[in-house]
Amino acid sequence: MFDSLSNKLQNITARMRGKARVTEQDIKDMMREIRLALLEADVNYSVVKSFISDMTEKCKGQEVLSSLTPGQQVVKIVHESLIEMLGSTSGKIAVSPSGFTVIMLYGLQGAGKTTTAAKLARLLKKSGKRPIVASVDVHRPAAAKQLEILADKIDVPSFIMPEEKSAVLIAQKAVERAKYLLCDTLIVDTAGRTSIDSEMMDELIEIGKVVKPTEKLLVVDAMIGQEAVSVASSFESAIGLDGFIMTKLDGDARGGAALSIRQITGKPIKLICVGEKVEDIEEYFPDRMASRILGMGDVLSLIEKAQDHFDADAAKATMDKIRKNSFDLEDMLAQFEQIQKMGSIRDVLGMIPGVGSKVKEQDIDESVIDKNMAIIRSMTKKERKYPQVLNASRRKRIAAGAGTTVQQVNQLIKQYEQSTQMMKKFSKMGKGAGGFGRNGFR
Ligand SMILES: Nc1nc2c(ncn2[C@@H]2O[C@H](COP(=O)(O)OP(=O)(O)O)[C@@H](O)[C@H]2O)c(=O)[nH]1
Ligand SMILES: [Mg+2]
Repeated sequence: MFDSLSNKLQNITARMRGKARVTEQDIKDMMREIRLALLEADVNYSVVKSFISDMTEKCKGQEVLSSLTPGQQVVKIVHESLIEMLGSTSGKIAVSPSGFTVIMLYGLQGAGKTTTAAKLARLLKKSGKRPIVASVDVHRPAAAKQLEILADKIDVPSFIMPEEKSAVLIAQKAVERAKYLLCDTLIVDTAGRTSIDSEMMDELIEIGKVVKPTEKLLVVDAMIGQEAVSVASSFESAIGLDGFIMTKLDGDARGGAALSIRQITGKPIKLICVGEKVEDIEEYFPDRMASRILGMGDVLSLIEKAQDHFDADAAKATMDKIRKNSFDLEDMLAQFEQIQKMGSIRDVLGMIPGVGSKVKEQDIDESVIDKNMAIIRSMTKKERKYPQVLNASRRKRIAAGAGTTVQQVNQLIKQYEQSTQMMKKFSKMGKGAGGFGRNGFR
């Protein structure tokens, strides 16, 4: 996400950071480069213009040039200005004081409304809410089905009426069903068109009158570039939005639209979607995003990601095994699975400050984990539990089964042996310390 812009800004700021002396000309040059980088990333022209003039003003104003670390100061200003541009506060999803929250999702066809409805429902469910999703898309019956399937997958109730032609009526029934099921949040997935038209807006307004949305959110596809800004403005003026959900920020979209929308409409981005899977949704924090873009890492998001996928029971089971020296290849396989759940290794590393920009594509071989998992999966139960039985002929069979070489199998087993030796050392240390505590001097 924002890779190219991010690379450019990181280069620019890295150069600046290293400078012991910064002249007005340096600042001028830097601003010109930043301006170009933003325009190339598809950030709206007027947004770029005010951003640059703001920053230039700040760089001059704070006696940056005469400070001891002018380069650092300038980078700090860039960072702060970027946060400001992205919207200083994060937009939480509002909860209705009545106890019944209605979130209505708007957007063009293909923007990602239906997918987002499911993603959002999953997020709310995880935070202890009781969501229900409803489709009022009467133009494409398949769309309602799509929502139903997604909802089933995440075990959230859904409400659809594929045969009904009146979206307003479906909306009305959806509210009734939601209340009947004692749900506290209704997410309404609406129909989109390929472009804005007044008939669509009228229908959306009529539905709104019935469901009385607490949150009116526009789902915007980051891949459509500058058009996103005009789509956002049209919806904003016709309906009056509470905020945005940006989707497809995982693609090679230049992402500039996401950076412009907040400035142009004054409404916050509340959530971002970074993939097709139901878990590919994140709360949006401008400061984190700015840090990510400038390569300052994003430790908080990383920690949340880890927590999200961290299975405390599984971790405890592993610790117990380590303690008892019974960590086998089956456990190693489970560990690999945990790592994979965190997502792409490259993405995870990218969130670590100072590492993001240094990791090159060729340095990471994501397929190693896949290969190792395939190797263990080609083993019998007995082999996984008692790796010492793995003689040459078994290794040959496993290599063939996993579609790899005997060397690779040997390497994995060696890696396993090394880790168990490490674990033995650790568990001995643990026992020692425990013994000391119990039989110590107190
Ligand atoms: N890569 C990626 N694809 C997405 C994302 N959100 C939605 N999609 C895909 O975009 C397509 C359209 O999504 P859909 O939810 O049906 O859009 P709708 O017409 O607005 O309801 C589907 O193929 C989705 O899988 C995202 O964040 N990243
Ligand atoms: Mg849809």
